[in-house]
Amino acid sequence: MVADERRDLLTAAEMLSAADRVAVLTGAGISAESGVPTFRGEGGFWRGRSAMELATPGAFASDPKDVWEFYRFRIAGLADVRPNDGHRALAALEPRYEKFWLVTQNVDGLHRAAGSRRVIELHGTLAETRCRSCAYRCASADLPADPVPLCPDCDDLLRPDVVWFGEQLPPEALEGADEAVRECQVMLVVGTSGVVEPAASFARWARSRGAGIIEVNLEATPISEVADVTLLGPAGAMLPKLLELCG
Ligand code: BV8
Ligand code: ZN
Repeated sequence: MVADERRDLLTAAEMLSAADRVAVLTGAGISAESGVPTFRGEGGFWRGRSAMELATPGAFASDPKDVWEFYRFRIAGLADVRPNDGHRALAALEPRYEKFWLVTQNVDGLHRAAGSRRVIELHGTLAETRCRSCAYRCASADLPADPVPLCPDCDDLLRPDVVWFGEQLPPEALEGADEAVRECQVMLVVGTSGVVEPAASFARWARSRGAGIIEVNLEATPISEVADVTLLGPAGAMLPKLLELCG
């Protein structure tokens, strides 16, 4: 292990060991080693169209068949993915803190699969599908095979239970994230490019009230500017090392 990595890991471990209220914010990067394509890496494209363009109410209204093909492809892909050592390290960290929040932008369900309990799914989940109009919802695995599945209760279109660009975040998730930002002494930010709002601002808001910020990413991001320490490397390797040093 190179000297600066060792030094940075020790700094991060000291911050986490001294805290009793810790928030974690994760993005697609923590699931990359499980084989889930990230949003802005090469995996962020599907049949030449960007995920950003497909993950919108407008795309769904104008071409629900195409958007459903994109989501069915991703839902099917989740059947073969498993949590990696990064997810597991965060699950192992959780019980050490009286107050712990795992705020994720990911919709792949891998944090819960790894055993994390206090998970806040900011952008919803691919595991569930809901009606565009009424309260009907079902497990995505139980969807009828129709190219554009319809609600059995009101006949409107069913849609994945994720938050699209331009849509409000679920109020209870926002409240949980807001509490995490307000109360944490340390925020650990893992595998996010720091582009999508409001999650991209959480680290800056937490820091402005005095929280320490630790970032884990393959490369520098806008969040690096507010981080006390940035651990450059894959989450699946860095998080277990960090956990080990936290004693
Ligand atoms: C909202 C669910 C109020 C869907 C997702 C200005 C102009 C226009 C719009 C806006 C604006 N300001 C704010 C907005 C609105 C918009 C937004 O932020 N736009 C951005 C693009 C500018 N935000 C919203 O619409 C949000 N709603 O704000 O409501 C409102 C309403 C209307 C108008 C204004 C305000 C809702 C956003 C939710 C979108 N839904 N997902 C789906 O999945 O299909 S977001 C999507 O991006 C995923 O959830 C993903 O997780 C997320 C964020 O991306 P990242 O997680 O960061 O992933 P990314 O690929 O970008 O980066 C991966 C990172 O991992 C990289 O840094 C890489 O280096 C690193 N990495 C890779 N491998 C590893 C690794 N790190 C460690 N280890 C590795 N092995
Ligand atoms: Zn309905």
